[in-house]
This record gives sequence, C-alpha cells and structure tokens, in this order.
Amino acid sequence: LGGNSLCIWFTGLSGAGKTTLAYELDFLLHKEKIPTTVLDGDLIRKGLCKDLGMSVQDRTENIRRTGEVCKLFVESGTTVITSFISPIAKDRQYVRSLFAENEFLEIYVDTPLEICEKRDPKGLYLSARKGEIKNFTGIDSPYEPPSTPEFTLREIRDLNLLVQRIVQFRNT
Ligand code: ADX
Repeated sequence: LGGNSLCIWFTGLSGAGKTTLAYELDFLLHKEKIPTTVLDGDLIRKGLCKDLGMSVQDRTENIRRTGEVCKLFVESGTTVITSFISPIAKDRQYVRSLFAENEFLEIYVDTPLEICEKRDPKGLYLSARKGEIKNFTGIDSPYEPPSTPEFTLREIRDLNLLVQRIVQFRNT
C-alpha cells in the first residue's frame, strides 16, 4: 500500500464536532484504500475505561490508555483516528511521544465554547450550567488548546484538502 500508518488525534471541546469529523475522515481514507479505525471517547469510556471518571487524573489515565491502544494499532499497520476531548496539553504530548514524528497528527477542532454550548447535542452543557454535572470541560474544568497542532479545523467541513495533506504526510 505504501505510506506509514498514522495516529490522527482529534482534540477539542465536547460538541466541537470531533466524532463526526473522525468518522468522515475514516470514510474518506477508506476510499483511498488506507486501513483505518476510529476510537471514540464515549465508546472507550463504556469499555476499556469504564472505571474512570472526569477528574483531571482520570482523564490523564483515559488518554494514556488510549495512546497505548493507538500505538498497538499503528504498529499493526492500521491508521487510528481518535475523538477525545483530551483537554490537558501534557497528556496529548505523552501520546505524541509514543510515536515517530511522521506518525502522529494532532488536529485541533477549534469550535468556540459558545457554539458548542448552543449545539449541546447531549444536553450536558445545560446540566453543567445548572451544577448537575461537575468538572465539565470549558465550564468548571480546563481545556488547554494545542499550541502547535498539525492542523486546526474551524468552520471547515470540506475534508478533501485535509485528506490530501494526510496522504502526503503518510508518504514523508
Ligand atoms: S477526556 O477529557 O477524558 O478526553 P472524553 O473525550 O473521553 O474526555 O469524554 C468526553 C465525553 O464525556 C463528552 O463528549 C461527554 O459526552 C461526556 N462527559 C460526561 N461528563 C463530562 C464532563 N464533566 N466533561 C466533559 N465531558 C463529559
């Protein structure tokens, strides 16, 4: 097939669009004959990480475990696309450190809090504002934006350019 397998790491607030983008990218890379899989925080937290909550320490462990799983996928020849808030910069840095420079891509889904909160697809922001959920990212728990992500997506919904650049990146 040519090209190395990648870890493509989406980060951003809840409701930013990470999961939607991850599955769209998965579909488009499949069309390019690149073997891929998606790891989504909501699903990982139902299985592998079901013992973890939303404290900063538990989020760190969630990201650490997920990073190790990503490493296994990449080693076995599958490009892995993740969708986790992953709010803490040093946790994302840890995952990055598991990979070679040409294997890891951080994609910041830079949707402003106001828009995420307006979308509120799961009603969680409303609950957080009412104080029913504690430690909600962006409300009473931190989000540290990436300082040098490989890509930043703001209002982009046309992923074809991103796909082209990922295909190029694979061949570096
Ligand atoms: S992370 O911080 O550890 O990376 P992860 O992406 O796995 O988070 O899970 C985030 C998802 O958990 C959100 O999309 C949301 O559905 C749900 N969730 C539940 N409680 C919280 C909370 N306190 N803060 C953020 N998301 C929460």
